[in-house]
Amino acid sequence: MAEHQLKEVKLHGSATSGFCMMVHYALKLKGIAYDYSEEDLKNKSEALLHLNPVHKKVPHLIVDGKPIAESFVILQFIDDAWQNPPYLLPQNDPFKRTKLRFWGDFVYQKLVPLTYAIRSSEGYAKKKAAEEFMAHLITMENGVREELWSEGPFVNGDEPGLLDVIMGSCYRGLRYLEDAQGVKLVEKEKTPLLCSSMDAFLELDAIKERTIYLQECMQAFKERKSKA
Ligand SMILES: N[C@@H](CCC(=O)N[C@@H](CS)C(=O)NCC(=O)O)C(=O)O
Repeated sequence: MAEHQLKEVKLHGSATSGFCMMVHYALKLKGIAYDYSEEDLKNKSEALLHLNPVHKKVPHLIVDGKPIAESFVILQFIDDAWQNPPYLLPQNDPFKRTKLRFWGDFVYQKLVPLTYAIRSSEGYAKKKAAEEFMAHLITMENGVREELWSEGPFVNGDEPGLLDVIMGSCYRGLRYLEDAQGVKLVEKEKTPLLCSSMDAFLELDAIKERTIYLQECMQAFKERKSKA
């Protein structure tokens, strides 16, 4: 029996969270069946507080009763635990695996904090944060081109991998942030490879299907709240 059929998998998440989106999409791409629990982040479930006492955040994954926290860690766990394609990290290339982890970590260290800064600042500070975001994205584009890219359309080639999942999951959120905050964050001319990866990711059937599912979860959650 395939390994993924043996495991009981449960995800606590929030349908509006890009971090949770990454985990949903990785599970879907790997063909892993799981139960999902939508969390009210203003009134977190006892299960989440008990199982994730350190961060108390979503996404939170529970596999055969064992809790795993933090999206970047969860993505790598999924790839380790279900050794079937698509591989988020190439199986036999330690150099490439490390480079993918490096640029994945770069997203968390450099890009994510700037999205918070853009949301919480005004005027010149907002403009500076947006410019810094784009400059980091260009740095990442150049790194990916030199160290990882071959034929595309994904960073790993013709199958989506770790960076595609991370960036692809954030793409809609970034476009939304641009509209809502009146800033420019992503330009195809400046970062064509990353845009190729993000566009191709959102075109995958598995991802389109999951997006519809997430929208339904969000709707059901809102209806439950309005009746409560
Ligand atoms: N570093 C964490 C960040 C997760 C995170 O910030 N989750 C937010 C939702 S997007 C959350 O749970 N917020 C509730 C809180 O901070 O109490 C990860 O990558 O999983």
